[in-house]
Amino acid sequence: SPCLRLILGDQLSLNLSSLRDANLAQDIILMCELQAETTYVRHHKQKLVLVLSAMRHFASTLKECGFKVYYRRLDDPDNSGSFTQEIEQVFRRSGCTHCILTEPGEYRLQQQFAHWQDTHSEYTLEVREDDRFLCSHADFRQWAKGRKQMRMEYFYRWMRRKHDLLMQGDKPEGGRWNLDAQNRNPLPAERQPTAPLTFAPDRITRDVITLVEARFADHFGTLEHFGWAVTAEQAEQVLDTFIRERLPLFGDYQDAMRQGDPWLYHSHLSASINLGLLDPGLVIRRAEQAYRDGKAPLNAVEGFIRQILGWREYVRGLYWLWMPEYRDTNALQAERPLPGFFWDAETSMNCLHQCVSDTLQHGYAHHIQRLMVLGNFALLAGLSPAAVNEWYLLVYVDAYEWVEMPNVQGMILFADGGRLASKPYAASGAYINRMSDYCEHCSYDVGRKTGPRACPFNYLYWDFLDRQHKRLSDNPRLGLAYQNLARMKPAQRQAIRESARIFLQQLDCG
Ligand code: FAD
Ligand code: DLZ
Ligand code: SF4
Repeated sequence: SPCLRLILGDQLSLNLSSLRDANLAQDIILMCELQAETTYVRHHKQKLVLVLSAMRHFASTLKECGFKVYYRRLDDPDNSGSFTQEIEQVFRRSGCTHCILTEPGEYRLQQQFAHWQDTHSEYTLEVREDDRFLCSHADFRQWAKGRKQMRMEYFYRWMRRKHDLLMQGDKPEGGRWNLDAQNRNPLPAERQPTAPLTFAPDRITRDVITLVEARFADHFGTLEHFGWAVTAEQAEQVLDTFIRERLPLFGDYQDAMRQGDPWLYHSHLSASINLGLLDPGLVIRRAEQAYRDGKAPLNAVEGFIRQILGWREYVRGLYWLWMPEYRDTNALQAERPLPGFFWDAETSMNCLHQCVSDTLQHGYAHHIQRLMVLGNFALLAGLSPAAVNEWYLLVYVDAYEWVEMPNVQGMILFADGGRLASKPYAASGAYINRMSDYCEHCSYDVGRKTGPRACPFNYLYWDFLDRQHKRLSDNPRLGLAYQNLARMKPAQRQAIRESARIFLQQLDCG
């Protein structure tokens, strides 16, 4: 008998597990644009356009393949507003009672579907594993089992072996697993990365832009620069261009930042991969091939593969292992609300101004901007994890909770008390100055430690360590920092505390 196959907005892959044994002649595919999904956070306008346009393009691809597709538009007058009510409507009309779904990426939706099944025994919901990921839930649990500490590095080595990526027999290619030490160069002025490949909005995207402008005018961000890939074909072109033009230098400048250019040598593929337009396994095989063909060096290819085979799979594994308690962790008892400049970029701290501006204009900032500028500030200023999670989930076009939350709770805020990261990623202005040109254009002086002209990152860094002494001083990786703090003269420590107090007080007053 016919069955219904529901495809969520980030499941835009023809090889999706829920489509695998579809019967073209009788099965119904359901896709729905929903008020609930477009507003559970106030997503960046570019994220809304991207998801809705990619959904519409994917629906037309499915139709071309011969599927019967029932597509709900946001402005259909009788759009019921929820997945489960839409399923029930199709059931009532078609007589089918069985729905197949690839597991949702977010806990909130998994709960919603589980609750519906519990209360609707007349229907069956078959939830299949999302095998677009390279590590299944069972494999991740097996890896995690019995480990006191679940560090990414060991997971990554295990995945390299398991998937035989960049291996020479049972040894890592080149003799070392991780070439991170070769990924930390600042960007010399003469290096000019080419502009990223973008796509002028087609008819479908233009329609969605009109819809988003009208319905979500008060959401974060601007639409002017919209150029994201909205189909698998376009995403593959972005991948080709990345492998050719950016991958060779990806490793060298992975951590570098430059004013006015968030793209640098990054791939800009996260949004496409997360939506399902690009298969992560294929992406890393292509990178490995570039290395084997002598077209990109090992530090670039290893660094890139580590992000996808390592970090991306690792955070997803931890999310499902630790939800729902994970979202409520707040080990450093951070309570400060988000300062206004996170929304409008109005701050005289140039690094933050630039990173928020990039985010407003593109729904994108690269990893080090997210981690070492915005994230570092959130950590040092003691911003509330709930507020910071909400912000990261709504401002980036690639943001879904399964990947956003471990990066926020674990990587930037240390809210999980070190279950993910071995130490907080805290840094003073010197780090930002070394890795970027932001400080050259800043009204603060990165060389000064305290006082009104001093770079706030400098005193916030020491004040943070000082404030968190009880919780962090026995962390071996912070040993040196705490020794330095202990050696400071009392007057200097007092000056740091005073500068931090004034700064944070002004922050709270807006
Ligand atoms: P590249 O630098 O080219 O990296 C290649 C790929 O590796 C990315 O496309 C991505 O798929 C993967 N990757 C790299 N770092 C990570 C990581 N830490 N965790 C998971 N995957 C990673 N990434 C998201 O996809 N969605 C998010 O919501 C998200 N939120 C983040 C929040 C914070 C606080 C931080 C510090 C990082 C976050 N990241 C997130 C990870 C990372 O910053 C982005 O994946 C990356 O910047 C996307 O740009 P890119 O495709 O050019 O990446
Ligand atoms: C992110 C998003 C948005 C903005 N809109 C929709 C939508 O209208 N319909 C839909 O099916 N999915 C949407 N999504 C993606 C879902 O929120 C996504 O499936 C979950 O976040 C799980 O990862
Ligand atoms: Fe940022 Fe400090 Fe540099 Fe200004 S001086 S750009 S606040 S790190």
